[in-house]
Amino acid sequence: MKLKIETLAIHGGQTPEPVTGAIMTPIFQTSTYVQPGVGENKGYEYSRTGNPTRKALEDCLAGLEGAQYGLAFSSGMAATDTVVRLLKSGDHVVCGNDVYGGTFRLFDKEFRRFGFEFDFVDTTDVKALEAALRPETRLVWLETPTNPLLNVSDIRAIAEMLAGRKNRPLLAVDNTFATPYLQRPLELGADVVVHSTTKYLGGHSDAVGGAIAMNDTALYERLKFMQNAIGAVPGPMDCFLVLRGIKTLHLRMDRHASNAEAVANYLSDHPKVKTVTYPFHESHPQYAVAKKQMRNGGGMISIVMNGGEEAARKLAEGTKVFALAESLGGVESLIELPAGMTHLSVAASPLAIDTGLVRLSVGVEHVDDLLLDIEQALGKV
Ligand code: P1T
Repeated sequence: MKLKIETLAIHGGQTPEPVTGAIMTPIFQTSTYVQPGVGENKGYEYSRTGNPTRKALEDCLAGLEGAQYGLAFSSGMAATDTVVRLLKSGDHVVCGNDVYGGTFRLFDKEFRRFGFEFDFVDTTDVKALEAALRPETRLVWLETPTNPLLNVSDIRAIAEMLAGRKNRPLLAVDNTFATPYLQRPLELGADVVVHSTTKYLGGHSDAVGGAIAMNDTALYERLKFMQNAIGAVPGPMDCFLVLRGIKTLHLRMDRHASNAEAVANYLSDHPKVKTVTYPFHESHPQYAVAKKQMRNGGGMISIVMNGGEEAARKLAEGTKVFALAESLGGVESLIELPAGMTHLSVAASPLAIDTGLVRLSVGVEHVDDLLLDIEQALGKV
């Protein structure tokens, strides 16, 4: 039976625990497993290699992405790091020019040191992406929608462009902002999906984690080998928290989106706000692609204030329900200034963010309270 994503979010990868019938996957808080004889085991030997709580999460994540395989990591960055390690010195990566600051930092400050080469391009422009490809390009890294500018790249069009190439590079999509409820990159032709499960998948701002989903068996085996060899694995408690968060993913994402749509509409009519970016707002430059590729517009909004950095700062420090904090995707609304907070690592680079940009992670509180909060904070600007 092919289950729908709402059902997979609740049941995927999970069966009642056989000894007691516990319906919730237990937190197998153990580092090792007693072996009946030398070299014999019940599927688990050491928790860096495998753990039943992690396995349930990995299978659940795979189900959500429509993937054969899932792997869980200790953070989104650990998942990204592991994918890039598929490459070797001298290989070339084409990456979006508007990605999470930590992704840029890892590529530019760490992997470059080891002889990897990167070009950062506007991946909303398939021709620009194609022009950046070289014979030694082994990986195309997309984020869509991007963090923090919410640019939307056409995954299917990019996959089709790559499909015709000799020595086709891998197409990896960071699906953190959309989640598999809104967008399933593997079905659109991507090879690998990466997540920071810290965000919407976990959904409650109580765990840091990452994930990779894929269909190709050889690719899975290579990444699973690296997961164990490198060791950036999540603990069972964090796996449990993400599994529990995922159960309400669909409910939360619908509310995040309806609240964000109302906030985006309110802000786009406000005289103190210069621009509002929201994927499902008609003014979005890739509105048509977003509508085609995503179920709804998600919970993230970026705005640029008319009064620049000072106005942005006053707004972010003036809200009462929206908390001033990094991260995103939790049930509570957050507000931040990427240039000075989450994307500090791209300052003074070609990826630098407008200092007047404010990023909102719209939570699932009552929409009236969110609108009133923004209204009162704008009043202080
Ligand atoms: O924080 P971590 O779980 O390691 O995930 C890194 C990461 C990867 N990809 C995207 C799109 C992300 O947004 C992040 C983390 N982002 C933030 C912490 C932030 O506030 O934007």
